Amino acid sequence: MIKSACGLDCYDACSIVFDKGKIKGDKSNPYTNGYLCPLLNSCLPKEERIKSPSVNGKKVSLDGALKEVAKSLKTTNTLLWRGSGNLGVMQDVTNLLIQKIGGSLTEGSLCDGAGAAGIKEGRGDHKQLPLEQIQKSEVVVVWGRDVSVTNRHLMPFIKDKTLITIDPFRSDIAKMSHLHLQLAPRSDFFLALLLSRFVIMEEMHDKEWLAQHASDWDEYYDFIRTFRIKSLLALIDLSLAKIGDILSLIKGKKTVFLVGTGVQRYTNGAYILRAIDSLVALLGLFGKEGCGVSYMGESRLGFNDPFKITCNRVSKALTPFGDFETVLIQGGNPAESMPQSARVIDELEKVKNLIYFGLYENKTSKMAHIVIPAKNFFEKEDVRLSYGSKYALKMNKIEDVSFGISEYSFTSKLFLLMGFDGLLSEQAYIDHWLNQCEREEEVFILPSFEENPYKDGFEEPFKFLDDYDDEFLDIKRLKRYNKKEVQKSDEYWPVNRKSKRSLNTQFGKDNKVTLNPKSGYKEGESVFLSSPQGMIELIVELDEGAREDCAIIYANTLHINKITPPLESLEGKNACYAEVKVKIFRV
Ligand SMILES: Nc1nc2c(c(=O)[nH]1)N[C@H]1C(S)=C(S)[C@@H](COP(=O)(O)OP(=O)(O)OC[C@H]3O[C@@H](n4cnc5c(=O)[nH]c(N)nc54)[C@H](O)[C@@H]3O)O[C@H]1N2
Ligand SMILES: Nc1nc2c(c(=O)[nH]1)N[C@H]1C(S)=C(S)[C@@H](COP(=O)(O)OP(=O)(O)OC[C@H]3O[C@@H](n4cnc5c(=O)[nH]c(N)nc54)[C@H](O)[C@@H]3O)O[C@H]1N2
Ligand SMILES: [Mo]
Repeated sequence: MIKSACGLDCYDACSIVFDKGKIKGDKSNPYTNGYLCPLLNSCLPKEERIKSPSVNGKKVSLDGALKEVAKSLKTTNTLLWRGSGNLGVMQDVTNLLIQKIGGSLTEGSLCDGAGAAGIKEGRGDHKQLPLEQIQKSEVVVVWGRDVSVTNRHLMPFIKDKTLITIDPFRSDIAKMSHLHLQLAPRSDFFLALLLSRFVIMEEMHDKEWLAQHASDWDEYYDFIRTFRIKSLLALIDLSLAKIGDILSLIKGKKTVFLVGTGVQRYTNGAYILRAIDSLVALLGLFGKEGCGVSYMGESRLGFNDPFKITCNRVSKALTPFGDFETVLIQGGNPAESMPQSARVIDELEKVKNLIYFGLYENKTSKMAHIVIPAKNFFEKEDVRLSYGSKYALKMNKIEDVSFGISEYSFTSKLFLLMGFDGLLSEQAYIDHWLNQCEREEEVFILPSFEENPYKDGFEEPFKFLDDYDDEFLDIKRLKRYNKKEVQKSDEYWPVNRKSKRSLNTQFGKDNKVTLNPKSGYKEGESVFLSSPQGMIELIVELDEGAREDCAIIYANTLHINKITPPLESLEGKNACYAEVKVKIFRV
């Protein structure tokens, strides 16, 4: 029997036992509790792997392909673009190769970077809210996080609480909730401001806590009041009664806010998390038992990272691939996962040596000159940190296959081929990570873990916003918007969601768009979705749970990123997939 952990990019990080040729959930992890999600259980085993290395479409030996890689890396101008296919820490060992050749890495994120930046601006750092605090809460506000799909191990921990969901789509978790605020997309910042304003008007703010930890709150109140209540209500498209409902449900209750990445795929993404944090600060809910904000955690916080290097960095969301002679794509599929695919594909075509190092064939692998098959997380040693729990999990090799190469072996072979030295053994790096964790019997705990984060406040008093910039809306007019102006558009917001049986571009595609029945379109008919970036054809599915101004699309939709915009958030350098409006036409 061998224990291990799942390396897929999700909050949960399942603990696994491998027994008699089968994987099962490991009951000794109280969080994932012996239960495996469908991605790990059924989707991953079915996916066809790339087994043979190739150079310019011709199958070659692994050694032959690695020699070609070494030749390409000798050029002075190399970029490593790493995706989130595997969350093991050993993915980053290839940074050491980039350091040796003086190459470039990316900065920013396709995922959670805007929100993370907003959190740091307010609190100074970003400490993960432990599961134990979520368990102790009375009210759970699920804010743009699709818990039952993306974070399903959390479900048993929140099922008996008062649930409030804030989401433009009537998701499963919204259906289970006591209250669903079905706000307009991209209006979460304005909702947080409005709620903050009413919290103060209703004297729900925690004056004692604020005086100690967030003393500038009265200036923040002045800032909030520069926005008219009527304009805010028009932007969020909710009634005043709903605002009253949410406040009465959280009043005096231990409340946690589970905020997802769904709220922040916009240029104002950092402001949104900062405004949600500000609301929570006004309520005095940081550092109290059963209270706080949970957002995708920073799992490397507090670690000394042996793979951290100083080098040139280019944008992750808007990578200028064409500026590089050699590009190594590792664990990602940028031709499909990055915004504005047409631009990405043009750029990738300019690259002289495009190397793909991954598991599956996809749009990016098909464009590559050199393809190196990787080992998956069952086939190599690694350490999995978690952005949803306190655990660091040892990933052990449970299977051996005759093809593919691990990131460590890839790096070590290239060190040899290129005459570099200084690489430590694989075990030395793994021990380096594990030795920095607290050990509790069988399990490792992240060094940054605190049972009750922010119980003594922040390093410096909480920093409220005093200014707001918006690229999408005319900020001057915005404060005076009226409902008619906001709603007159015949365009739809593309609401991006994750799908149950796929992980970003892995494990299967879909070709559906979900619309409200009042849209006038028929179930099953083909439509074009068009944006300034491009057009895609999809099949209509009708659902009353979609707002009339929304087109619901899943991250695994075929060619979805042909219509998403090439934008970076104002802070955090995050991709802004949802900051566009689309037109719909009958085919
Ligand atoms: N099954 C499965 N699980 C996954 C993934 C997957 O692809 N499939 N992907 C993994 C990855 S990479 C990530 S980053 C996480 C992300 O997981 P989550 O943090 O849950 O993020 P999303 O699923 O992107 O979006 C969550 C919710 O945001 C809503 N939403 C969209 N726009 C807005 C808005 O403007 N305001 C508000 N309030 N809500 C909005 C969507 O309707 C959706 O219900 O999931 C991980 N887990
Ligand atoms: N429109 C739209 N686009 C989105 C999103 C959205 O919500 N809407 N979500 C965004 C988000 S949150 C994310 S995180 C990104 C993800 O985008 P990417 O980081 O590009 O990730 P994937 O598309 O999942 O591709 C992962 C690839 O990693 C490879 N892989 C898996 N395991 C390993 C391994 O152990 N070693 C190596 N070398 N390779 C491996 C597999 O071949 C797989 O094809 O997509 C983003 N794109
Ligand atoms: Mo992500």
